[in-house]
Amino acid sequence: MSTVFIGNKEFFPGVKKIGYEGPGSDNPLAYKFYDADKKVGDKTLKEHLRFAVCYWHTFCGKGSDPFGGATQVFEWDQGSDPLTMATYRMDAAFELFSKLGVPYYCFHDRDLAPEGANVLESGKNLQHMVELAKERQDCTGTKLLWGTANLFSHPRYMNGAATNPDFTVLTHAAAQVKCAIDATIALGGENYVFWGGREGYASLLNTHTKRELDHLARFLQLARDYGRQQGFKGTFLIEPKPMEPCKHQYDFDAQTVIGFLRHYGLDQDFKLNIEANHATLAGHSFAHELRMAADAGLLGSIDANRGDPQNGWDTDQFPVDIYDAVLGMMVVLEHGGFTSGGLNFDAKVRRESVSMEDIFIGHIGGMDTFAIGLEVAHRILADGKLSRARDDRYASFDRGNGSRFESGELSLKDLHDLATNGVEPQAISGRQEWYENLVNQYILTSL
Ligand code: XUL
Ligand code: CO
Repeated sequence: MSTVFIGNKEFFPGVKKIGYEGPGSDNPLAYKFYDADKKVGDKTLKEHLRFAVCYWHTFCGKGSDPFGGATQVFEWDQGSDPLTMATYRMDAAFELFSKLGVPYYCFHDRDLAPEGANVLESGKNLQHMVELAKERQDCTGTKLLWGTANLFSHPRYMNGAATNPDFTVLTHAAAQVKCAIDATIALGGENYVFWGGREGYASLLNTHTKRELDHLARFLQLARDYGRQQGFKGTFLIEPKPMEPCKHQYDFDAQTVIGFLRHYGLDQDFKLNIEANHATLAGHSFAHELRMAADAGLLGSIDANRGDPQNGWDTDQFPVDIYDAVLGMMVVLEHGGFTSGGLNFDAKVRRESVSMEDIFIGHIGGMDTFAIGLEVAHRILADGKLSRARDDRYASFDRGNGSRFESGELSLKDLHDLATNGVEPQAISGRQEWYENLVNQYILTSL
């Protein structure tokens, strides 16, 4: 279980297993705050945070952007054929997972195995790579947080996958999802994710939105039924995002997805995978999206990253914002913590970060940020000062007529009569500044 590299080749020879050295360390390849076995409340940081590395940005993205090609040259790409390259990539991936000491990873089918000449060949490629992944999971102890199917990169999906106006394309998407669910089950994945990048529209003029949404729901029902028949006990997750690549995506934000899941009767099997940068693209905050999902009892998992406040696209940067991490982890902890979900870094190092060490440093920063976030959030909640003040704002609903209103005993006429016979309400301060200062005080006294 302690193996740090698997094949004949070590892809990150300059990096040893990353250890915890504490806040005073000046070693960039060490954790300053993430002390995996440290107990916070009744769980260790490792158990609370359930970190996962994403395969796509970390091993498949190479720094290209719409204006220029790859800047990052990886040794694992130097193979003679696609399957050999996929194997090198997998060896490099498991070396990084175990050197970081993360318990989980996540993949799209096409990250793991190359697309073949037809559906059957693609399925075979994936099965082959799944067998190799099984061996590597066993020997490093890394587990699969979730699998998914890439239903957005291939040109056939340009008009959508499950919401494509062409039924033939939908059958290809279904074939891919079936194989990706099989792969997830074979690897003991704890969740299965749907992110609908091209499930939306570019123009309302050529789109039957109602028909497309019905198709999407039917598609998800079939995937759910297949997964359950095959013995998948984990959680299906939908990852909201408002736009990019589509002008408008159906899974716009948490509340849109919650309404969709409930409308189509999918809310018993599906929860939400909230991504920080998707929240900001929808005009919300990370904590808002988490809170909406948690309030609905549908908070499943997190894709942790950040955007850039100066631009409006999905920059997928490693999270470093402690304030955001604190507010996010407060929601997760109040919700009782993760069950099958975890914290996946759907993040990539910058195009200009071309050294192998940068990949480790990005993850270390993200893990340290969320370790601080978790510890501060735990202190705030354990002290109870903030939650007590928040609860007190609603005290008038805890007794008398307020409580009778909550339990449905009063009519609109009753409320009218209470107002008529009562007094003008007193102005009560919302004290937002007090709450904000309190959070800062917890952060600064925790560091
Ligand atoms: C895209 C995105 C995806 C999903 C998985 O913005 O977040 O990587 O997480 O398909
Ligand atoms: Co994501």
